[in-house]
Amino acid sequence: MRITVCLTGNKPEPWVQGLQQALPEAEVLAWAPCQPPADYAVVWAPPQGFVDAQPGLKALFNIGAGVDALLQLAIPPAVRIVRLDDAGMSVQMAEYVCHAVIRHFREFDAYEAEARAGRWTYRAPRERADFPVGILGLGVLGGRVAQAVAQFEFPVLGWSRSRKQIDGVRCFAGEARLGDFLVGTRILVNLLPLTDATRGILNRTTLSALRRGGYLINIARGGHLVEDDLIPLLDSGHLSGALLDVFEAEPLPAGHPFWTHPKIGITPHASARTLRTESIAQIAGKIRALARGEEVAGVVDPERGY
Ligand code: NDP
Ligand code: OXD
Repeated sequence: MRITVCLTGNKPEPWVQGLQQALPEAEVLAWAPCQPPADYAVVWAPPQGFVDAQPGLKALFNIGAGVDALLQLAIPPAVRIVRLDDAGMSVQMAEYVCHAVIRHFREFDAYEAEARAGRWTYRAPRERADFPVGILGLGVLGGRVAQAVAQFEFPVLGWSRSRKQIDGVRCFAGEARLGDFLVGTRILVNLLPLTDATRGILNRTTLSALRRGGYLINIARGGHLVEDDLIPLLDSGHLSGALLDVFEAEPLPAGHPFWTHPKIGITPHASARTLRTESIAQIAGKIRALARGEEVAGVVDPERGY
């Protein structure tokens, strides 16, 4: 069995080494043109030329949860596309969102500013019930985040394509219920995949539907947000702030107005990092399962786009 590794923007060597250790029966190679074709590929944003050079491929393993970049390529329908299925990401997303929600709700930024000015001042406690948290996407990551936020006794709402039942979470499903979900939400967390149906879903209309003083946390993809719509909503006071981890262009270009806006917080696509050890163990287990003719979790439906 031959495995090829093609990771645009990442060094392949530690992955090649880790996969080789996990699968000693296989030959694992960092991709180079003119190599013999492989049975399985481990990839991040590979070029079309890579896919075209792999006529015998059985499965492509994406070293991330989002497959939007991969689905831009022409991939033969017989090739399974397998996403990372959590592999240590959901706990990171839960940390990120709980931290952001609590920091916003408890006004820790304001306390920090007061402390820097040498002032010992209290702020009036706020009502948790006035800060309902709505999660767009209740999949592997959104489901875990919703449960984590609910532990802090915030009202939690969730929106997905198919209806879910999650303890402590008011679940809405389908486009027809998006409006009801938004009007009940004050802190909006986006954990949708980027597809034709979700591109631009964070826009003037949807963000205006949030409760006044709304707060946006976008940790899915930059293409979900219509960037030009955000700053007017912050400046008008309809939104009180935004924490953005993902952007239409990454790295966020120098001089982009988001860098300096006082109500926007920025992290560099770091809300949930791919953890190599966990990911290699998961991918190796799935390669063995596929080689035995078994089905595996995390297979992407290219029609659906996630
Ligand atoms: P999943 O595929 O497990 O979950 C996606 C969720 O979105 C599902 O609940 C799905 O509904 C819902 N959904 C999809 N399309 C629609 C739609 N049109 N209308 C309503 N709901 C919809 O994905 P993950 O939770 O694993 O990951 C989500 C995204 O997070 C990734 O695609 C990626 O873009 C992003 N991500 C970002 C990272 C970062 O560091 N910033 C790291 C990892 C991921 P249903 O359950 O009914 O199918
Ligand atoms: C992912 C990401 O999709 O890191 O896993 O963005």
